[in-house]
Amino acid sequence: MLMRGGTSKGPFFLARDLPADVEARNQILLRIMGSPDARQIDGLGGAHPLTSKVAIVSPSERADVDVDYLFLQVTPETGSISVAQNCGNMLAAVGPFAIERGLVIADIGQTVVRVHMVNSDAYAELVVQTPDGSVTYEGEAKIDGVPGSHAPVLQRYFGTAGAQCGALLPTGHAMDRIDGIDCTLIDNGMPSVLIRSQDLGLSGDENPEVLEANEALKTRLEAIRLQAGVMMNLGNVTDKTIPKMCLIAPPKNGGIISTRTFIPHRVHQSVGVLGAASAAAGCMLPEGVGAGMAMFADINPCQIDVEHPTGALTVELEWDGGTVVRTALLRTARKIMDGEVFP
Ligand code: NQM
Repeated sequence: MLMRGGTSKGPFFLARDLPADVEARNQILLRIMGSPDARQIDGLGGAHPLTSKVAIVSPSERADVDVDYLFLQVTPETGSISVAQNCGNMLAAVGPFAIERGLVIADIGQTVVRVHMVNSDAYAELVVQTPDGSVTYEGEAKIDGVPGSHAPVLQRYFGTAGAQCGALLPTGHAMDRIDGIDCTLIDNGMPSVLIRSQDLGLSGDENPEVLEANEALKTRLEAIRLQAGVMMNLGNVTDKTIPKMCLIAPPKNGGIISTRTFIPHRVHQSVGVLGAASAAAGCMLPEGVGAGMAMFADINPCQIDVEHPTGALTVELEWDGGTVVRTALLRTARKIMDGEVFP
């Protein structure tokens, strides 16, 4: 089933329909996506990391969980397939997909789908609209970066803080210095490196194409990213798509912070879901790089608008004992096509 989840898109599979052997599975997925090839001309991939994503869903053997969700990031041009990162955007479509495929029986009204996020061993709940006992994609919810309005999918995440790096602040500091640049290294579901745009000579409102064309900037960011990866307990991240590099600047449109995110080599047209959750958490730290720049109310839980190139994403964070215990946000999803794909 081809689905849009949030601002991402890709094919969704039942695990039982794919080979169990990882190498055989990956070869089939590369054929399906059309990689390696920057244009992905011979497959379903959309020639950008945001549309070169795969979700694999299966019934969960865990108590109190409905389905396991494994996310795969396919890099279009190299054909590398990584399980190192999560995707909260694709996650939005996991709930509808699980119901459509009969893995979860829908209630009348709304259905809560409980998901084990295999990549990071975290847990999320999705509230899917099922007015007559089946999924509806129609509704009034709007998310920036997606035209039109759709049925809302409410996401609640638990245990995302430190899910991949061991702690919300993997180095134990709210601020580190790499290559002379202040950085906040944070993991609230998406290992991220927050850097002030101004420290790199940028205004922070450059559009993604301008940033992607700046080779000197990309080289500098990659050098910082490789060092940050080791400091964040991620090892050698040369071939990994984490950590993300999030450039922050004062908000322009009433949010708490403005962002431009390298994911990590292309620039996001909006912002990743867990990427925004990590940026939001990092900007709330009084000792972090966002101090004096991010605007937020000192309440708990708090709602935070993270600005990005095509609008803003609202994140709700609940804190306890210096870490984030619950993250909530709104997405939409849509079934685009259901059928047979030819590897
Ligand atoms: O941060 C892009 C996306 C993502 C990831 C990326 C995501 C998240 O927007 O949870 O959704 O950062 O590679 O799909």
